[in-house]
Amino acid sequence: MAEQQDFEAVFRVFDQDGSGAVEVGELEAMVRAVGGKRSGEQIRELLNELDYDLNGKLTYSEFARLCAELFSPGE
Ligand SMILES: [Ca+2]
Repeated sequence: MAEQQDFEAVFRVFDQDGSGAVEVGELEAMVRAVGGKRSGEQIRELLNELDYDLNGKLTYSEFARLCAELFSPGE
């Protein structure tokens, strides 16, 4: 199980301008960086799915929630 610190380090990489939240453009850059091919529209849909408080950005708590799901043992 990854430690919270590891998630934070990853989040900081995504949060390129250091604003404390990953915005749609940063999420798009991130998807492109790992070789994902998604249109701007698909990126916005992905963000909407992860954006629990609907502020249009992925905050650290939302990102941590995503990580916790990814690293959970599954069903
Ligand atoms: Ca949000």
